[in-house]
Amino acid sequence: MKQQLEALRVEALAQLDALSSQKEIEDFRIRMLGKKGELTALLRGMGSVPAEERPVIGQMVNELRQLLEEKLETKASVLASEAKNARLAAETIDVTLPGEQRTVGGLHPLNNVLEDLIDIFRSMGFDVVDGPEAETDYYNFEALNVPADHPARDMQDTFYLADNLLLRTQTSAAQIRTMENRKPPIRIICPGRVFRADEVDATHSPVFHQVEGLVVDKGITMCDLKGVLEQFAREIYGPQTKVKFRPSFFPFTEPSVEVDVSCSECGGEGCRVCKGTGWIEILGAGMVHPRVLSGCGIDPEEYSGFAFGIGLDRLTTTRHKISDIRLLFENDVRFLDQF
Ligand code: 2NL
Repeated sequence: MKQQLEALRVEALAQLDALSSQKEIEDFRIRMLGKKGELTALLRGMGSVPAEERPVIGQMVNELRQLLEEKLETKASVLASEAKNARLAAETIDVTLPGEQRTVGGLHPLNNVLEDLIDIFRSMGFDVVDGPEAETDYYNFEALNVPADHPARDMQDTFYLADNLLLRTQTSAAQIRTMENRKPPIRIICPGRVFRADEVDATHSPVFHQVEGLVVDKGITMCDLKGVLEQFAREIYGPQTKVKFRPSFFPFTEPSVEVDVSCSECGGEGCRVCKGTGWIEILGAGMVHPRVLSGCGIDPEEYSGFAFGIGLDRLTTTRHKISDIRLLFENDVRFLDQF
């Protein structure tokens, strides 16, 4: 019996040494010390041991059990700390590795040009006003002297949301409200998105951007209009820019003009940007129609004013030689990254 115990001790210690995981430790514990384990099996053989030897054998068994339990404990904690060290080593951060490149955001070209434009008009004393994109028929058309049979009022040209609700076709409505609510002098610009039921192509989009302006005061004349718009054109396109006023027609202004600037690309020689004409049309303008003023409670005998509408998309595409207006709306970062 003693020999058997000794053999088991040698064997068990050798096995214990080779254990390499928590699972193996647990298996070993069951195999050796469990109810059906080898040590327990040995104890069952006590019956054949002479009675006087039993206490000695019993003590040996207990000592071996205790030894194995202690060694198992130590082994388990060694394995646990080894596993922890390995995990920490794997988690080590190499601070010398190159960092991930962060892309830096920037303003959309439309906003870039708009900010320039706002700066220019602010320096001439204009305030910036804002208004809703959904408007009533009155503010979008009626107050602007656009007659009921005008083509712009057709379902084909304007997005109607309901009977008397539409997506604004110009940003004038915000200016009409300003005239209703403020006494002249009024000097405002109103930038924003506007909507027309256009087919999409390289130069048309159903959503585009406009900056309208309005000046109302005593004694405002066409000279003020020319002075302000010439100054604007030179600041946007450079001091050598020539400006041309052509007669035109809008229901809300009388007289009305369209304004061309000498092509910034070719200086007026004729090129792809100006389609060979040497000129680029940048805005429409005119003296505010007396009926528009009186509709807002401003006496046209006492006050006069001028107004203008600038297409921001056109200004942006010519400024940056962008060939297709759709690029402004697709938000492809490969395009936007270039600005
Ligand atoms: C264009 C250019 C224009 C206006 C807009 C305006 C606004 C008020 C009163 C009178 Cl509140 N006019 N805006 C004037 C002239 C031209 O936009 O090409 N529009 C179709």
